[in-house]
Amino acid sequence: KVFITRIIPETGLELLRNAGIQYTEHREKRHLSPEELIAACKTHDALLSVGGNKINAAFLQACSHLKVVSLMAVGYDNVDVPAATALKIPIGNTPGVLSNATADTAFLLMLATARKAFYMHKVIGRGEWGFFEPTTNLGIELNGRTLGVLGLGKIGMALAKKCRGAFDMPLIYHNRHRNEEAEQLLGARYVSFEDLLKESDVLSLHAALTPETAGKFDAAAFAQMKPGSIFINTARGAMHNEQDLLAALESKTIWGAGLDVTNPEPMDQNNPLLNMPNVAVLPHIGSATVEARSGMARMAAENIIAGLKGEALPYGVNKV
Ligand code: 8YV
Repeated sequence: KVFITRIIPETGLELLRNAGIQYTEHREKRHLSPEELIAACKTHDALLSVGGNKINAAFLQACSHLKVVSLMAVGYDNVDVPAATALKIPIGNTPGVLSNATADTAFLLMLATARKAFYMHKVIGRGEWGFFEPTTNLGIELNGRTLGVLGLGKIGMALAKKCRGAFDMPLIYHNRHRNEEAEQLLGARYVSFEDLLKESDVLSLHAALTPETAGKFDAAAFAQMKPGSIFINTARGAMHNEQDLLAALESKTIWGAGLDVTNPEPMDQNNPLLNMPNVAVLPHIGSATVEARSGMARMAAENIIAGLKGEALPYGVNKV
C-alpha cells in the first residue's frame, strides 16, 4: 500500500493499479503536518511524496519500515539522503522529463522581465493604457546578450539551447563539474562564480539547493552583477535573499528579476516585487505542463513498483 501526499495524474495511478498496488491519496488542499505524515505512513509500505514534504531523519527513523520513498520532483533538497541510505530506504526522483517545461518557464520569465510584460498586462487591467509615447514602456532586447547559468545540468542545457536558437546568446556557466557537451556543442565558457555574476546579462539558476547554494544570491552577489542584468530563479527560492533582491531592484543595481520560486512560498500577495515593472513572478509552475506532470507521475509510480518488489529503483537517488 502506498500513501500519496497529493492528487497526481492518472498515468501514475494507472501504473500502480495495473501492478496490483493499493494506494491512499491525500486529497485535501492543505499540507500534512510532520505528525500526520508519520501517522499516515505507519499504515503504508511506501510513500509517494509531492510538494516538498520534509523527509528528514526524524521522519525516516519513525518510518523506517518504508520500502521506498518516491518523490514526484527532480529536486530532493527536502530529503535527508544520508539518513535514508543509513536506514536502507531507497529514494527516487523524476529527472529529465521536466527539463523542457522548466527551461520554458525560465525563458518565459526572461522575456517577460525584459519587456515588462506582466506589469503591462496589469496596467491595461487598471485602465491605464493611456497616451502612446515612443519613449515609454521600453524594455530591453535579449538578442546577443550573455546567458549565465549556475548549475548547467539537464534544465540549464535545455534553456541554453533555447536561448542560442532564439536569441543567439553566448553561454557562460558555473558548475560543480565541467560540462563538456555544453562546451563542445554550444561553445560554453566555464567561469568562476564571481565572473558569472560580473559577466552575465541574464543569470539563470538551475542548481540544486544545497548548503553551498543556499542564500548565495544576497546583497554582495547582486552588487557584483551588471546594472542591465536580469536575475532568473526557477530552482529554489532559498537560493536568493528576497529583501536583498528587492533592494537591488529598487536601487537599479540590476535591471530586473523573474521568479518561479520565492522565499517563502506562497509569496505574500502584498509583496512589493509584484508591483515592479521589471519583475515577473510565477507560482512555482516550472514543471506544470500536461506532458511533464504525466511523465513525472509515471516515473514516480515506476519507482514505487520497483521499490515494493525490492528491486533497484529505475530513477534512484541513493544506493541502498
Ligand atoms: C515540483 C519541483 O512541482 O521537481 C521539482 O524539483 O520543484 C517541481 O517540479 C514540486 O517539487 C512538487 O513536488
